[in-house]
Amino acid sequence: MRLPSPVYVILDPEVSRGRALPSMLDSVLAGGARLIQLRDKHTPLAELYPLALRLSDRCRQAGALFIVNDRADLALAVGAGGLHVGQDDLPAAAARRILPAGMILGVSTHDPDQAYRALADGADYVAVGSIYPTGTKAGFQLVGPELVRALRPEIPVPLVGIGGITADNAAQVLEAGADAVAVISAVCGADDPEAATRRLMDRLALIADRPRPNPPPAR
Ligand code: TZP
Ligand code: MG
Repeated sequence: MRLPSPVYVILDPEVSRGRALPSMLDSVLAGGARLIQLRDKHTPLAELYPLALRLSDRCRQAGALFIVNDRADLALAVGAGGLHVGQDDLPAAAARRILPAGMILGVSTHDPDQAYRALADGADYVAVGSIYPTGTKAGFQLVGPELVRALRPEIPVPLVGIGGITADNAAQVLEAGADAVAVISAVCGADDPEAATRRLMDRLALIADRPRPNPPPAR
């Protein structure tokens, strides 16, 4: 699969400075991103469900891919386009078995073995991080763009860099071989999330279309 945009915006209410996620989603879509994730580690599902449903419907209208973090049940219940799991979540192979055909599965990884395992388990894209130091994820493992560069020839699905990525360093992550950068604070925490998204999109537009040294084989 091809990711629908090189900018992957993760909406997280802990970082959004009290601003409501539906209007933040509108800003992010206006800024050009077409790959969106809902990451909410705390809100009870009863409350999160209607919000996720609204975000999912809005993404579908806008032609954006909507991914739910952590919760396969929520992803399925709101008709999300995909699920993203980490190393402490439902194992990717188990998630793969319960997702309908065509639903996207993303997996967070922090070293080569985890990335190869994600691939074997059926990940449609592999996220790699933390690329740079981040204040958003406690206990992050710093891997640098080097891990993306090392994995690129080995992983025949899109790679997503995550962690501490801003408009100033995003290009390096794509140049290392990533297909997209995932950002939380650079957009969700920005004064102007639409402008922040557009800046990232503009920085990456040229590189994303350039043939890269080790493009993933089509699959
Ligand atoms: N996984 C690795 S780093 C990270 C996650 C979820 C946090 C990314 O947040 P930010 O604000 O873009 O650094
Ligand atoms: Mg998780």
